[in-house]
This record gives sequence, structure tokens and C-alpha cells, in this order.
Amino acid sequence: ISKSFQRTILTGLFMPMSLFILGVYNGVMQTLYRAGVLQQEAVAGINYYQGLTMHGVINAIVLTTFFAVVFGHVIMGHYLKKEPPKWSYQTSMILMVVGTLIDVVLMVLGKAQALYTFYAPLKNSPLFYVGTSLLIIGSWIAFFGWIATYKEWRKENPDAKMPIAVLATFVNFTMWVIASIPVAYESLVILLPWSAGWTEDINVPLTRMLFWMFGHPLVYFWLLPAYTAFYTILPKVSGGKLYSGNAARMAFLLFLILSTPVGVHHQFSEPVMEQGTKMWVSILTFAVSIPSFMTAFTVGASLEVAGRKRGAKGLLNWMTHLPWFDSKNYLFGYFICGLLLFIFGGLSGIVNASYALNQMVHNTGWVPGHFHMTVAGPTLLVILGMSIYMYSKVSGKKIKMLSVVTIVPYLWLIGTALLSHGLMAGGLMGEPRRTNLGMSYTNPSHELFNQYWVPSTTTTMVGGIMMGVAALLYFIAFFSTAFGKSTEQASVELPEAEELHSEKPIPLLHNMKPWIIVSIILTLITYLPSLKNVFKYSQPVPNKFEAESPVNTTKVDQKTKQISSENEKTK
Ligand code: HAS
Ligand code: HEM
Repeated sequence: ISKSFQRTILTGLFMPMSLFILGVYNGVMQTLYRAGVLQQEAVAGINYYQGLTMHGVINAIVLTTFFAVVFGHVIMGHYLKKEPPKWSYQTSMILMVVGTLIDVVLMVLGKAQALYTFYAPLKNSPLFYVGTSLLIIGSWIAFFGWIATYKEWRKENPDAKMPIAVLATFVNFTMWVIASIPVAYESLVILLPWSAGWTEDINVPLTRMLFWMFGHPLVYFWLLPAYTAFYTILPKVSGGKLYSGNAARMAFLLFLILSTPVGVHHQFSEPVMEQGTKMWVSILTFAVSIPSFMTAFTVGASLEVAGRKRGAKGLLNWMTHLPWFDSKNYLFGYFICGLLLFIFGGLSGIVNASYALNQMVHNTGWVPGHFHMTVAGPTLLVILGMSIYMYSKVSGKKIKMLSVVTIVPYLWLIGTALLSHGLMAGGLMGEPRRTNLGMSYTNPSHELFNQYWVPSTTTTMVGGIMMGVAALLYFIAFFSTAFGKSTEQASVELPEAEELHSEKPIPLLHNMKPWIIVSIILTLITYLPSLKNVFKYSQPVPNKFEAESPVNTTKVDQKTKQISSENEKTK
């Protein structure tokens, strides 16, 4: 491994993990505000929305993007036995680091508090859109480097199968590039000039549509690195083999065609979207669950194979023969806890996708309950497990406090289950998300106090504190490892699972082109009518929102004028 490649990978692991401390701190604080333990607007100069923005941006955008890139580098290094071109990994890391630093400084200064979804009418400093774009473009550049490496490898290995982990990484980044075009347009062409004051008019529903066109594939961009680990590493560390390589390839390729055209399911309550559009997107969203059901089957079967290889007999006792709490196999704990959480994260996603049920849960605590069992479940646990694994291998430093590292995922699992249960139970009783409940609803001395939300917000807080403790233990182990001495040969390597059956390669599962074409067609079929809806029912208007009110005063002015002129006529 070259020094510069090593430095790039270690920076890409160290920097986001340091920022994650801030992300976790704000997460725990949110649970304290929501439970009414904190009843004020701000603590240590950070107000609720500033904290929520930092929490969402650092955890869900920064940490996940850095991890996808670094994991991609290690996958290429391990499977293709080559380093990507230096220009690509260095430029990519510099852009990502600079972009992230810009965003973090703005968030700390309170100049960016428009939440991680950052669509209008909330407004950030124009620099935030620049910073976020740099982070995203940086990640593209890493991908362009991998394509060059892959082409070289292909020339030298004309008959070799494309390894599943490489296919998965390419699928993920192709989807990412397609999805980031609308958000780049939204950020750089609409939001940046508007926030800089160069334009006055803004079409709010258009910005929301463009964001969600990116926002849902974004969640699969978070998920697919975890799936890559479940298919290509987990069977190995649990002592078995991958049940079917073809099924794995098929699942990834289905994500390529179905991830982008489903974003409108975040807009089921958006008046500008017509019913036909919503119905179509609801159906597509059920379809995008299919590759996850396939994954549950294939990964579950691989675990069963592992359990039986370890001596299990009978129908279900393979579960007890897996390497639970095994410090030599600590990665297993991170993966299995992620999978267990995802059973419920996935099922709650299907509730969200059901249009009628969505009306019940939208904008309530149910939604963060759902996604902490996805992004803070399999995604985050694979990030934590693999980050310390990769840091140790690439730096040649032995992992410190291995027994703590082994316990962390189980503690995180219990904490996340409690946090999500509290949020979801509260959500079903109307508890709103994105609200500092401590200032009113969970403050007994406030006139809006609601006693029914006390048990749910308290459960959330207990879960949140457990997650905070798990994260703290992890940080101690991660940074002690990082600051330790290097004693072994540095290497870029991954545990690699074999396939159980030697299946015949299916050409369609080895060629991404037809899938990319279908992906673009499905996106157009969905988004052309959605765009038509947006332009039919909304238009750019001057942004005259006041801090205290969600109502656009421009529209109110126009309506008042219209009513008074009608009154004049009647007179
Ligand atoms: Fe979601 C909202 C629908 C998956 C993240 N989602 C969100 C938001 C986030 C998010 C962050 O339709 C909120 C955005 C915001 O701030 O407003 N989501 C779905 C559906 C799925 C889904 C249908 N979401 C995810 C994933 C995420 C994520 C993955 C992050 C990584 N989601 C929605 C909808 C909304 C939404 C609506 C809008 C809600 C609203 O109104 O605002 C599906 O992809 C889920 C399919 C998953 C499964 C589970 C398969 C289970 C597996 C585990 C097997 C276990 C084994 C272990 C093998 C079907 C693979 C066995 C071992 C033993 C020992 C037993
Ligand atoms: C939102 C707690 C870890 C991603 C929230 C909310 C709570 C919370 C209570 C809801 C706030 C509200 O709607 O008013 C925690 C705690 C954590 C944690 C206690 C661990 C100590 C994570 C992780 C991720 C994550 C690891 C992602 C990798 C998010 C996102 C939001 C959120 C994207 C939505 C932000 C928004 O609405 O703008 N978190 N969380 N959280 N969390 Fe976490």
C-alpha cells in the first residue's frame, strides 16, 4: 500500500469519526429536550434546530458518504489488487474534507440550520450549498478513479467474474451520480442564488421534489455498503458461505432501477402532487422492498449454512450456533445487530409506503423511529464495525479494548430498539417530529402539556442515553487504536466469503448497461408527471416568510387584494 493511499483512507476514517462525536452529542440532547428534561431553547449556545441540523448532516450525510468512499477504496484494493489512480483518491478526499469543514463551521456558527433536508423555505448561508456540493462531487471523483482501475483489471483478467463487492459498489455509485444531479441543480441553481439574495422568487414545492428525487436514493446509498458487507463479509465471519451469488447480484441491480423513482413517497402529504402520481409511487415503493426481502432470505440462508457448519441440528438452533459475543469475530456482532434492527426498520418502511397509513404517521415521531432502525441500524453498525477493522488493517495498528468493541453493537441494538419504540409509540399518539417538545408539550407547567407523551418520550430518552454510552465506549476504543503504535504490516484486505454453489453466471447479472437504461426510463416515467404536477399547481413567488409563521405573506397579500377587489365589485 502506498503512503498516499494509506493516508487518504485513514483521513477518510478518522475525520468523520471525530465529527460523529458532535453528531451523537446532539442526538442525546434531542432526547433530553423531547422528554422535557430540558425545557429551554438552547444549551451551550446550540439551539434545537441547529443541533438537529448538525445531527442529521454529520451522521447521515458526512459519515455515510466518507464511509462509502473509503469502503469502496478498500474493496477495489482488495478485489482488484490495485490502487485507484492517485489523482482521483487525493482530489476526492481534499474536496470532501474542504466541503465538510465549510458545512461544519457554518452549522456551529448557526448559519446553517435548515436541517439535513435543506429544501426551501428554510434557508442556509449560500456557502452551505457550496460545501455540500463539494462533498458530493468529491465522492463522484473517487468513483471515476475506480472505473479507471476496473478497466485496467478487466484488460488483464478478461474472463474473470466481476466480484460481487465491486458490482455492488458500482451500482451504488451509479445510482448516487444519477440521484445527485437533481440535488446539484436544486442547490447550485435554485437555493444558492436565492440564499445569496440574487434572486427573490422561489418555487418551494419544486425544491422539495428535487430534494426527494435525491433523498430516497440517498437512503439506499446509505444501505448498500451495509448490504455489501452482509453478502460478501458476513458469511465468512460467521463461518459459512454465501448462499447464492446470483441472488446477491440480482438484489443490487434491482436497487439500481428502483431506488430513484420513489422519492415522491416523502411527499404523500404534498398538495401539488396528484393522486395518480402518489399511487404509482406507492406501488414502486413496494417494489423497491423486494430486493430487501431477497436479502433477508439469502443472508438468512447463509447464516443457517454457517450455523449448521458449526454443528447445529434441527430447524432453528443454527441461530444459537452463530459466533455471538465472540471477540475474535467482533464484526459478526455489528452485522447481526444491524440485521435484527432492520427487520423492524424495513417493516415500518412498508407502513410508511402505504399511502393511507402514511397519513397517520407522516411528520410524527414514527418516522425517526423508522429510520433509526435503518440508518442508525444496519448502516451505522456496519460503519462502526468496518471503520475500526479497516483502520487497524490499513494502519497496521492492533485494535485496543477488543472486548469493549465486541459489546458495543449489542448495547447499541438495545438502545436503538428503545429509542425507536418510544418514537414510534409516541408517533402513533400524534407526537410530532422535529419539535422541541420540552418547551411546551412535555413541560408540566406549560398549558399545552400532554401527559400521554411522557412515557414515550422517556423511553426514547433511555434508549438515546444507551446509544450515547455505546458510542462513547466505541470512541474510546477507536481513538485508542488510532493513537496506538503500528506493530503490523499495513494492508488493504477484507474477509472474503465464498459462494456455496458454483452457479452458472447469468450474463444479464454481469452487465450494468440494460439496468441503467431501465433506471433512467423509470425515473422519467415518474418524474415527468411529477414535474407537470409541480408546475401546474405552484409557481415561483417571492419568499416572504416570517420567523413566527409558516404562511407565505406574499400569497396572503395577493389573496387579501383579490378578496377586497371582489368585495368592491359586489358593493
Ligand atoms: Fe425509509 C422515510 C419507506 C427503507 C431511511 N426513510 C425515511 C426517512 C429516512 C429513511 C431517513 O414510503 C425520513 C426522511 C425525512 O427526514 O423525512 N423506507 C421505506 C421503505 C423502505 C425503506 C418501503 N428508509 C429505508 C432505509 C433507510 C431509510 C433502508 C436508510 C438506510 N421511508 C419510507 C417512506 C418514508 C420514509 C414512505 C416517508 C415517511 C414520511 O411520511 O415522511 C424499504 O426499503 C424497506 C425494505 C426492508 C425490508 C427488511 C428486510 C430485512 C432484512 C433483515 C433480515 C434479517 C436477518 C437476520 C437475515 C423488507 C434484510 C436473521 C438472523 C437471526 C438470528 C434471526
Ligand atoms: C433525528 C436521536 C443517532 C440520523 C433524531 C431524533 C432523535 C434522535 C430523538 C428526532 C428529533 C426530532 O425529530 O425532533 C438520536 C440518538 C442517537 C442518534 C440519541 C445516538 C446516540 C443517529 C445516527 C444517525 C441518525 C447514528 C445516522 C447515521 C438522524 C437523522 C435525523 C435524526 C437523519 C432526522 C433529522 C431531521 O429531522 O432533520 N435522532 N439519534 N441518528 N437522526 Fe438520530
